[in-house]
Amino acid sequence: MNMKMSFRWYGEDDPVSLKYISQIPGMRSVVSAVYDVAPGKVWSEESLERIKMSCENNGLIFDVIESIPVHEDIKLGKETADRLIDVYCENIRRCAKYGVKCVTYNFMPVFDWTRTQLDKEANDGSTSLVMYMEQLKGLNPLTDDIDLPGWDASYSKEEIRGLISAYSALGEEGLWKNLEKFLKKVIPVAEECDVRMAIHPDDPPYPIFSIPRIITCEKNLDRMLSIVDSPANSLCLCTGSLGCASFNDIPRLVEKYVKKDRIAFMHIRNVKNFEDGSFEETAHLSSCGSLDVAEIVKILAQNGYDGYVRPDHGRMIWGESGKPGYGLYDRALGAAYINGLFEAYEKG
Ligand code: CS2
Ligand code: MN
Repeated sequence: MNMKMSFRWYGEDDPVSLKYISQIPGMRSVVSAVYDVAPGKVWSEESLERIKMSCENNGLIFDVIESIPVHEDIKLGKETADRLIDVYCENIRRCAKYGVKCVTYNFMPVFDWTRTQLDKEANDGSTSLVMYMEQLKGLNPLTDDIDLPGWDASYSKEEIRGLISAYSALGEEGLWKNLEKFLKKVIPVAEECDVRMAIHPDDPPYPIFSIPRIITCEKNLDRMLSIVDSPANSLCLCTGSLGCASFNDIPRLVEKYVKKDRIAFMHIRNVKNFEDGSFEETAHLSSCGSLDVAEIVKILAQNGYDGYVRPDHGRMIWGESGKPGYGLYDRALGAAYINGLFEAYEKG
């Protein structure tokens, strides 16, 4: 197969072992990161060497990073941004030295993904991450004491309020300006190192609580890619993140960007969308959610996609407990399903 199947691993503390990951048929690459260093600090070469060796000892290749986090000061365009971008570039160089070919990151202010519940039980007893508008509506992070799952617990409530105000004041155009500055410094370094930078879309792809979000829709993906027109400036096309909004037609987006060679990494998962914008994460199979996963893979296969793929979030099934979205069983089922689709379509 052309595409490179991969699996996210959270390091030595991950309840899912590399040995188990290596037992999934067709598994090639490990997606990981140095998770115990704060954003804005350099990663030690020893840490990278250790991850590389652990993967190799299990017959796997460590060649994808998810993520090198972008420090808030870079996104906010503070005076420290220049120095922090230099640190970012140094991390890219170090990763490349240990064999990394693809670096995932996002440009979401303050929070990574937002959900209202991490263990919503379905009729079959499995659990998954969900976002119910009903639960989100009426919350105001500036006045209420909100603790949403997935939000960075290392900030105090005061700090979060400060960050939210700063981002509201910055606005979308301010955030674009800071992304542009970041890309213009980072992409040439990635090119030199033969690394493809893969930006993860905002999840969900619309503003939450007046915090601007820009990596959201076709027009904005075009704008982002045109800032530096290079394959090193590419997408991590996450079907579930973009696909929980009805304005994004995922098969069409995949077709457009795979033909331009601007997808470095595919996150494949399914979501079930509701009229009011709520959504539930489901099993990967097309019939389980709102996305036509078979059609998405068909387009990738028919266009000779040879980048990285990973089954994104899975449900918790078969009594497994662990990191929400990142258990072994359902992601392994997802990988097997996606492998099957690729094999079928690549053979025509
Ligand atoms: C991931 C993201 O678990 C997830 O939702 O897809 O957290 C992703 O790792 C980051 O946004 C990439 O920077
Ligand atoms: Mn994703």
